[in-house]
Amino acid sequence: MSTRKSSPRSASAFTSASDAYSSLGVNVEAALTTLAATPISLHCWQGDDVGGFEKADATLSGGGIQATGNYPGKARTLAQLRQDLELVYKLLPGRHRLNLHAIYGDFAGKTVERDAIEPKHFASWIDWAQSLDLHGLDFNPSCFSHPLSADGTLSHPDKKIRQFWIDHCAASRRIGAHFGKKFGTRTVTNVWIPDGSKDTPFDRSGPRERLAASLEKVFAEKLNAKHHLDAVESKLFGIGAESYTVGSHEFYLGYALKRGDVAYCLDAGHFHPTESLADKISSVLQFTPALLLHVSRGVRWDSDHVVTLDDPTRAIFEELVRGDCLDRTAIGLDYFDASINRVAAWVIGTRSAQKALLAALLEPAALLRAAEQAGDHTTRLALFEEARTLPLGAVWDEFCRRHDTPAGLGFMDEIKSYEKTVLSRR
Ligand code: RNT
Ligand code: ZN
Repeated sequence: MSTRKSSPRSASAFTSASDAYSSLGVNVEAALTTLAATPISLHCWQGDDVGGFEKADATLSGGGIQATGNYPGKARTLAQLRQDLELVYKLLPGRHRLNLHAIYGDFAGKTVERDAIEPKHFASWIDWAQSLDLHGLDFNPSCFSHPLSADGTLSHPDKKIRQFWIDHCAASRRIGAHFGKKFGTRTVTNVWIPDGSKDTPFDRSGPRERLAASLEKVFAEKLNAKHHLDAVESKLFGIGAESYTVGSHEFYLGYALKRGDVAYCLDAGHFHPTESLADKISSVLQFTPALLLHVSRGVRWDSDHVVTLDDPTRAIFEELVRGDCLDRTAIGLDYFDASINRVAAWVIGTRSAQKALLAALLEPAALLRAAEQAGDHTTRLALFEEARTLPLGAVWDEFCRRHDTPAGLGFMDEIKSYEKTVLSRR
């Protein structure tokens, strides 16, 4: 199929879509304004299967996470990753962020130990991101793919190994704070560690006590909260850590609540498959000032599939809008699919997240709220079902047009030609 023939919905389709939404009390222009003002933090690790650039041909190892597939065109250098991202940002309406992992520093061929990383190793990323007018940069210590991470990091029984990772995480926070200052927007530095065990442990408490103590050292240095926010990410299990995860949901939620100045990170792949991430948002935000989301799509396990406009994703954004939580939530993506064109994976997943946000902003909220408050659950159900078939696509296409990005499937034309001229030659 040639994508060229599949033209987007027209401007007149937008006019009639607006009428359809207005008749249900929805302000389409207000929705488009909020959508434009909501940055998504794109995860740098989709472009090279979580390899990073510490050394040539670096690959993801350990950590219980996995990118599957070997579609041609993986970015093998920093320059290639940036080139790919330049196309990605061009194909996304709105202004967005980039989420860097520590292993993506510009180390210029030198070995820089993780506990010795500094803002200078990310200076070229700042220049590059500013030249693209990105909204800002976010950051993550990388506590995996390293000889000292094989048997745990911040919870490791060996004090020296723990200290190495404490120093790495502390150094990462300083880099995050530096980003925040440079961009004048708030950088989130998110700590995720893979610590856990394959088989049933005897002692579940010891590693958690050590993790809690390590985190206190990691967060000891006070950084400017205006430009920087710390986050901690929980997890249920990973490959090779099926029986026990030190940084579980209860552990980090408890930790974030106790501290009060650390955001909790909810990753959509990090819960039992029947749990709803969306339902957690309004609970967590009752008691924490801020939330970080890793929008992802787990299929049967924490598989990190590309985000789509599915019901669980829509529900996440509905919660953010209905609960008026957008201001207190940092929205990041977290998936890595190596089985399809990686640039397309970035673009499709981000656009789907944006569409989910748009759909949420276009809900007939006033009518739904009134029906619910009146106890009229019949009308509420009718409204939910009516909303599903409202012309979301026509509004999305208009948003793309206004932001000078291809509407409909137009972005695929550019990706296909990039694949032909750039990716397939790598
Ligand atoms: C792993 C976590 C974590 C990573 C990235 C690479 O299960 O989701 O966020 O995916 O940090
Ligand atoms: Zn995550």
